[in-house]
Order: sequence, then C-alpha cells, then structure tokens
Amino acid sequence: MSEENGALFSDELPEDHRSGFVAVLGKPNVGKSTLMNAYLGQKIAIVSPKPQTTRNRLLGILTLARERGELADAQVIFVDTPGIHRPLHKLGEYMVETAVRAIPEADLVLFIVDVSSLPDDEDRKIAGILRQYGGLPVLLVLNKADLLPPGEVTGNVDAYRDLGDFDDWMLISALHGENRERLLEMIVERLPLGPRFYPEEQITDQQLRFMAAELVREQVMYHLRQELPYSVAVVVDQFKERTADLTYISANIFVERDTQKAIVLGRGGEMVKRIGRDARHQIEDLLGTRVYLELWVKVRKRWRKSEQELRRLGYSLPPRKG
Ligand SMILES: Nc1nc2c(ncn2[C@@H]2O[C@H](COP(=O)(O)OP(=O)(O)OP(=O)(O)O)[C@@H](O)[C@H]2O)c(=O)[nH]1
Ligand SMILES: [Mg+2]
Repeated sequence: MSEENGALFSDELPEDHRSGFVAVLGKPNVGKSTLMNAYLGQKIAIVSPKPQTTRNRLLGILTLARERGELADAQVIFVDTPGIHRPLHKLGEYMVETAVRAIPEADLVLFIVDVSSLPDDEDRKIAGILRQYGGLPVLLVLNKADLLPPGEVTGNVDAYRDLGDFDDWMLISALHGENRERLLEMIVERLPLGPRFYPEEQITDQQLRFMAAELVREQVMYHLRQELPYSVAVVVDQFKERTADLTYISANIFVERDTQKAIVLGRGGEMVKRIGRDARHQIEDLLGTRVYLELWVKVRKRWRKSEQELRRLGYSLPPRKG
C-alpha cells in the first residue's frame, strides 16, 4: 500500500471498487445514528429516545469485500449528523450548521424520515435545503416502518415522496433490520469508483476519549428527565491505561445551573453513581479493558449560549473552506 493525497491505494483492490461519503441527514430522533450503528455492527454514535442526541459529525467507515462474502468491494463512509431543527441557542446553531456542512462534501445523501408519522415543517425544511444541491443524489429512507400501521403505508409514503425529487426511496426498519441490506445495495451502486480512503480496520474517526465522554452523555440522556439532558456536556479530562487490563478515566459533567447539579448528583450522589455504573459497562465494552471511571459534576453558567464555552467544550466548527 502507498499513501497519496490521504487516500490509500492498493494493487489488490479490484477495478470496480467503489468509495464515497454518505451523509445521513434528517430531523432529530428519526433513527440516523441507529442506522449507521447497525451497518457498522457497533455503537459508533450514541442513541437515545430523546431528540437532539447527536451533536457532532461522526464517521462510520464500512469496508466491504466480496472475498468475505459481502455484497461489493467498497468503502462506504457514513457521515452521521445532528438532527436538523430550529435552533434555540448557540449549541443548536452549531449542530444545524454541522449537519448542513456535511451536504456539499457528500457523494450521496440519505434523507432519513420517520414514516410512522406524516411529514412536518422540519422535514419540509430539510427537503428544501436538499433541493438547493441539484445534482447530488438523494435517497429517501423511510425509517421506523415497523411502527407503521398497514393501513397508513401508502398515505405516509406518498406524503414523503412528494417532498422532493429523490433518486429512489426505501421503507426500512433501522432497528429491526427490514430492508437494511437492500438499502445498502442501493447506496453502494450510487458511489463513484474509487480507492479506500481509510485503512480497512478503521471504523470511525473519533478518539476513544471522545467516545467515552459520549457514552457518559448517553447515560445522562437515559437517566435524567425532560429538558435536563440538553443542558449537559461531558468532557473526559484524564484517560490513562493503568495496566493492560485497566483504564482510568476521569470526566466532567457540565450543567448550566446549581439546581441542575443537585439533580445530576441525586440524593447522596445516587444518580451520578447510577450514570457512572452504566456508562462504565459501555466503556468497558468499547475498550475491552476494565475501567475505573470518576465523574465530576460542574456548573458552567448558560454554556449553551456562549460561543467561548462551546469552544471549550469541543463544540466549534473549523473555518469554512474556500
Ligand atoms: N421502532 C423503531 N425505533 C427506531 C428505529 N430506528 C431508530 N429507532 C429509535 O428511535 C430513537 C432515536 O434514534 P436515534 O438513532 O438516536 O435517532 P437520530 O436520528 O440519530 O436522532 P438525533 O441524534 O437526535 O438527531 C431511539 O429510541 C431508537 O431506538 C426503527 O426502525 N424502529
Ligand atoms: Mg443521532
């Protein structure tokens, strides 16, 4: 293998090898991260029943090879994005901008919708944004088909198909697997011929310490009610391999107000203990070592509204290219 312009070339790749970036877009909570994780067979992105779970652009790199019995020789680079919504603060603006910026860098867009309910203004807004990128192929992915009552299939499918001029569409269940393989075929067929951009054993571009912080935030999403999880950011500040079988991780859970800090701690520290215990199991699965996890709850007043705080917490965009 030789490395040139960031791409890996190998004499062993067949001439019909395909590769490209597949932006996974849609409003919050429609199943974008669930779909990407399902293709990778691993939790690359955290998932929760609450909207606005994903806050960053995350790559899921799927390398396929016919010699392993897979459907093609290809490298599909999924780009999971935050749900596009009407932002209420600077964090929301960052999330939406992150998602929109993934569009012009993609070879193909998956527009994911929740087919179990009818399109709303957010779906229409996203369809409108996609229309501005004429020439970019878009597949309409009608997810959560398992929740769709049989009598409503045609009505709901047609309502979404009417939102734009899509290359094709597919009814799927990201969670249960229905039509996931067929959708993957449709994706691969539409990718340009090209080399692998990443080594085949690499499945994401994220650092382990970021993934560990996200797994803590995932447990925050599950354990805390209502609006509180949205005020939470998690940053790992120490990540040390103590021995071959033990990793020490210390992370800060930032909230916006003292009252929130009290809730995250819980009576006698019960809540943060529960969050830590569940997150630790997840991080142990990720790292394949035992984990000693220490969590600290801290207040950063109104961090979601402050450009400077967002930067400190890792929510900042690189300058626009060109
Ligand atoms: N029944 C059903 N639930 C699904 C399906 N796909 C995803 N879900 C559920 O929908 C919820 C949201 O899933 P996510 O993958 O976090 O959605 P997302 O689009 O990434 O959401 P954001 O990151 O907030 O934009 C979770 O509770 C998933 O388990 C599906 O095909 N069927
Ligand atoms: Mg997500």
